[in-house]
Amino acid sequence: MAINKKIEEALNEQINAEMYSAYLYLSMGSWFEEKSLTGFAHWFRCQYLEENMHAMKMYNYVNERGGRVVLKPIEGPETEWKTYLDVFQQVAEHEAHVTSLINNLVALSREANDFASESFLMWYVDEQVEEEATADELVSKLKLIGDNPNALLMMDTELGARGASPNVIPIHLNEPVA
Ligand code: OFO
Repeated sequence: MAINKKIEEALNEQINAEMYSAYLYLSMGSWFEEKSLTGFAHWFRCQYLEENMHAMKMYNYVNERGGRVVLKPIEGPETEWKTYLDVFQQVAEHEAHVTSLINNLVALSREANDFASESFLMWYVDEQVEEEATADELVSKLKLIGDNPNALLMMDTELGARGASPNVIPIHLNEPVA
């Protein structure tokens, strides 16, 4: 059964929102890279790829349901932040916003009795729990760190060790990916 037009349009909007998330995180990564905090930068590169995957999973789903993916312009993300904590506070706020977008999509699918879309979207519901928890944890850690440079460098090492898909382009091109 072909996908309901209203759901198709809403999923297209969400593909755009996921691409925007990818763009925002790449921009944050670039900000950290300039400060030589390569562990933070690596973490954001991983995050960028994850958001791309969120968009592509939805892209596949729209196609599988006989819909049509229509790509829209991606808004330009912010490029400057005042503090490390500000960056992660924005990540946490952004993820809470994405959760509300996903919840709206689930509600729309229920309204349309589109059980396939509802089931598909449950993956995103679960994913958002993890995304919000991770962002909140990093905000708490940065609050504890305050302006202690040693602790900040330890966090940089920790984030740099994040396991990544082989698709992550390493910060230094001839270095192996973690
Ligand atoms: Fe960060 O979860 Fe998608 O947008």
